Amino acid sequence: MTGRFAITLVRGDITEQDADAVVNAANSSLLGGGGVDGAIHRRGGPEILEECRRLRASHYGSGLPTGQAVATTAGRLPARWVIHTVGPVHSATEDRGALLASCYRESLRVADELGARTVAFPAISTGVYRWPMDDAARIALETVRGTPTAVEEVRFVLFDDPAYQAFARHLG
Ligand code: AR6
Repeated sequence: MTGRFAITLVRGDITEQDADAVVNAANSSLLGGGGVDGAIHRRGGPEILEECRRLRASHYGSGLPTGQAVATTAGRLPARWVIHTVGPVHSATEDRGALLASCYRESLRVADELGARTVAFPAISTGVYRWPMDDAARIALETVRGTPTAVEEVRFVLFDDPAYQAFARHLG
């Protein structure tokens, strides 16, 4: 494990990233949804959902807990793997900051298990789950900077300009 890796920011669509692994802002059902989750399943094709269903049956009958992460194939996406993680809804009262940080840490832990060298993250919880972008960017960057990993590039893929600007402010 090294502590030195590049953090890069791009404006764009996570489904177009040629990273080894792309992270999905999923929900605990692992059966798809809107936003990033919808886009990944739509463009990645049915293989991803099939593997999610198998994971549910074998390990996550009551759902993937918030803050945890699990990998599947990336199907037809340019990436090799999708790492599914479940962000907290911003209205949750207990431990929400710790849970959002856990999404990033656990995703990097899974990426290390896979041997991924480049990992692309969306701004987890900032859409349907309504986390304010500035605070989410701060937590994302603090957490990733503080996580020992063999990943060489962590790429944040921001969907619009306000998201990009928030991450750029906290990247410093
Ligand atoms: N590429 C990159 N970023 C995107 C894309 C994309 N293709 N599409 C949206 N975003 P969200 P959440 C941005 O809602 O808040 C789903 O229904 C978006 O602008 O995808 O963690 C799941 O099934 C926002 O800034 O994830 C869950 O039920 C960010 O990605 C729930 O939504 C995250 O928005 C998860 O909600």
